[in-house]
Amino acid sequence: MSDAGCPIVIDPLVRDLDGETRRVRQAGALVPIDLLGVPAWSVTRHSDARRLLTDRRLVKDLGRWRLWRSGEVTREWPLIGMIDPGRSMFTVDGAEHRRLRAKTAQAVTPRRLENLRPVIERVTRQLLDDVEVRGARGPVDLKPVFARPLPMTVISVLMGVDPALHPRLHVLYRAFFSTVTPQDERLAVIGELDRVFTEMVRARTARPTDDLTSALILADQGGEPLTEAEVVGTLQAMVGAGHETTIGLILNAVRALLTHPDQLRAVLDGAVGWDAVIEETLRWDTPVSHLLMRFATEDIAVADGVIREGDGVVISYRAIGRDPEHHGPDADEFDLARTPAAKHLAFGHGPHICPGAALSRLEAGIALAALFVRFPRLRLAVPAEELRNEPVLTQNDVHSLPVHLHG
Ligand code: STR
Repeated sequence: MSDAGCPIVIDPLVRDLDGETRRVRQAGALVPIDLLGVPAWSVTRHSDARRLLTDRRLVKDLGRWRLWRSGEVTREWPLIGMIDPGRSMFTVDGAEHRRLRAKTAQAVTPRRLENLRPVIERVTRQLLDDVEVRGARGPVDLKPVFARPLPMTVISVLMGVDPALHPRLHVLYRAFFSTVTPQDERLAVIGELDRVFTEMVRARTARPTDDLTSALILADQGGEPLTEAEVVGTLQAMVGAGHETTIGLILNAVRALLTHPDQLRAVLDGAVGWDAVIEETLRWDTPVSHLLMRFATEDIAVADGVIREGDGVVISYRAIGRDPEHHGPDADEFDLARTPAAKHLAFGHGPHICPGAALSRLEAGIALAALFVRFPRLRLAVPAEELRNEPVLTQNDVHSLPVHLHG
């Protein structure tokens, strides 16, 4: 694939994600793509992604992007919020990255998360009570009443976000992620999120509690405590990443099971564990379609192409999850019997590997088991072909998931 190759236009409306995933993968290992008029490289192979994710010549620093330096990309670009949020572990590398990440990563180790398990179980139970009431007489959409509130509630307990803010945060994040939000509106949303979280950090600075936000404020970080802007950026990254992706994981797993009834039966019979459901969903229908963006500090050869110094690079996780070179010729099939050795990359790899991976697995495991224990006869209320994605270019986010609870 050469620089002259005609770029694949990534559909901002996400009308045919399966088709697009296939087209991007079939175009090669290093594919020129068009992101709302802006060119970038898409990495589509598991092996290349794994290598590049530990390559120090690829960095998060927006200042290394040729198109940003030249002014061709500005804050008018609808995807700017994905690559230029506040300063946090998400936007820096090297020693600064370790400094910004350490405290958060320690707080979400599997052992520390055991404290959150009873909270997640209780919230799940309460939400399912509500689902039951709403679904008593007809179909109920699992997204607004179950999959959306659960992750926001859990990340809020961890970070100390006031539940009274949830309804507004859902509105703001929906507008933030949607590719079709008018840009002036999106910039206003980003401004409001900044204000909300800055206010919260100031309140915690005045009166720390036992939440992770307070711990970030108080952390010494080897004599270099985080600045207010860094705490705000970290809090935003945790809330932004911690809810949107987990909604996708839960819904995509439910959708996969309801469209593969034989495999669902094997799970309900106890022949297959929920961990297999989660890992196979992460591979086959990962919540993250494209992760924006890294920038090359020098020329980097990949497969049969070259990423030039200053180019932008996207890791296309959905294509990577279906890479037959790594997962075999049946990579396009959802198969819970797949050997766990066929490790997916859905949480990334290397220094930026998702710090919330254990939390999302814990949440999805509790949510899915509780949902199907309560409603073992759950079924889709619309034909699977009618399910649509949200117009969110970077995420694999189903618009709604209407189900019948009792068969
Ligand atoms: C959302 C907006 C914000 O305030 C901060 C961040 C930083 C972390 C980002 C998040 C963003 C969007 C979703 C991301 C997340 C890190 C992992 C997550 C990209 C831009 C994924 O979808 C993989």
